[in-house]
Amino acid sequence: MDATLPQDGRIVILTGAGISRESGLSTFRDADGIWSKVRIEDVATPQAFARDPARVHEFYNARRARLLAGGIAPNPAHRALARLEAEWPGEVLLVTQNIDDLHERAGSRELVHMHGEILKGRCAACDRVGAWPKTMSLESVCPGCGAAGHMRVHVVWFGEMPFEMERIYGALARCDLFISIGTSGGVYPAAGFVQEARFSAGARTVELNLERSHGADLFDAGRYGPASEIVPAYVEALLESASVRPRAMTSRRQS
Ligand code: BV8
Repeated sequence: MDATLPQDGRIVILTGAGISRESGLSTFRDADGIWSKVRIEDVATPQAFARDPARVHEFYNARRARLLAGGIAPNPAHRALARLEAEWPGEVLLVTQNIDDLHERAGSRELVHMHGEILKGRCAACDRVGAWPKTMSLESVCPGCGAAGHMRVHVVWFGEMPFEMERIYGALARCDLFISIGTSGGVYPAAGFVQEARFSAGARTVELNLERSHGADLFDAGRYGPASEIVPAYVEALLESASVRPRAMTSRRQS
């Protein structure tokens, strides 16, 4: 384990669809991924929603129903990150590109859904955001303003600004360790976070993935295999390293 990480170092974690694969949810770019079945332009852009909202509702209704189906639950990788948040002496922020609720169900709390949440709905008429654990359609009525026909799933489509970018960039600029898990590194601005952590904070950067991602060369280190195996092992080693090292001796910031 990396001896330079201060015992109370600040950690930022980025997760992608790969961490939820072993929970039974599809990824996007793998051979049997979502984008092998539907085109981004038809279901995940504001233009697609304007053109054919029923098609977009159908796409997200199917993914929402899959998430709420029995048998879909957090796996050891999700649980290991919740444990890290609970036991690591320093700050831990978990930024996910995933719109599922498996991190919350595993117990993570310091969590940012930068691409939104499929179990939430937003009214385009009054901008109210609220829980929406059911199908959505053009007839759906906003619980806030009562208007029908303006509800949309509370996710970030291509061409839209991701959520909480200031909080994310703020944490990246002062982190000591950046860990990227289960993401191909093909979608921005998330794919640029490794450089942000590396160059604005001088952080150590590690990717944990089934295979080398598009940005693998940008990381100081990489561990490869199924998330449910490599993430718990990495978290165990990290916590172990914190427990053996007395607080006083480590803090780089003292220098
Ligand atoms: C924006 C929500 C302005 C909806 C999603 C710069 C250059 C080029 C293009 C752009 C650029 N800047 C912006 C763009 C445009 C665009 C973009 O990046 N296009 C791509 C296609 C090139 N970006 C945007 O439009 C973004 N908005 O830029 O606004 C702006 C600019 C600057 C600063 C602020 C704002 C908005 C993008 C968000 C779109 N919404 N999701 C929904 O889910 O339906 S993106 C969606 O796809 C996911 O959220 C995720 O972000 C992305 C998919 O990536 P992954 O999660 O990584 O999944 P993938 O399948 O690709 O990979 C899975 C990985 O897991 C693989 O590596 C695999 O090996 C691994 N794996 C598989 N199984 C396992 C595993 N690992 C471990 N264990 C396993 N078992």
